[in-house]
Amino acid sequence: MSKTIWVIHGPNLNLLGSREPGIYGTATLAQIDADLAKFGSDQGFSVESFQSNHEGALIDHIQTAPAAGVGFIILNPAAYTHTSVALRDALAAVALPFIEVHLSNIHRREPFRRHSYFSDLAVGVIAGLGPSGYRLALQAAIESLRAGGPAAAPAASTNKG
Ligand code: CA2
Repeated sequence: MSKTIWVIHGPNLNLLGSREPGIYGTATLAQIDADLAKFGSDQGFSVESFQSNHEGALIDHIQTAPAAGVGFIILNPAAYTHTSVALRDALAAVALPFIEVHLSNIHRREPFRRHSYFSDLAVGVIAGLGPSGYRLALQAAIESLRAGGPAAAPAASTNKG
């Protein structure tokens, strides 16, 4: 059983805690990542976080996940949620299970945030619960790995929408 879980944050999430606290809360990304690392290590898992403002860097990172022995990914694609077929293709290519997390409830914001290029590939989606969403996703990932893991994410979507 893999004991390595990756947390991947998309663009601008490095600004957490410094701007727009009404939408994204007051916790910094470093605080969120430290909480996840501790929560994981208390349960015997290595939780490694990565953030980038660059689509290609996120894709390069995801492509290395299988060789790094990663068993599960927790992903907040940030604005790439709504734009990036390339990032979606990277997730599909590595065929690792992942949970999509959003701090805000993307369904009660602007209409352009309601569509995600990731949700139909994800094992699950959490939105609107702030940093707790990451923690809940991590708990679910740990339980899934302990149970033998879910079916890997499908290599290609049948969703025509
Ligand atoms: O709610 C989420 O987690 C989002 O993925 C955050 C993205 C947004 O584009 C998605 O629609 C929903 C934006 C992340 C920007 O983060 C900031 C944090 C602090 C200050 C400014 C931006």
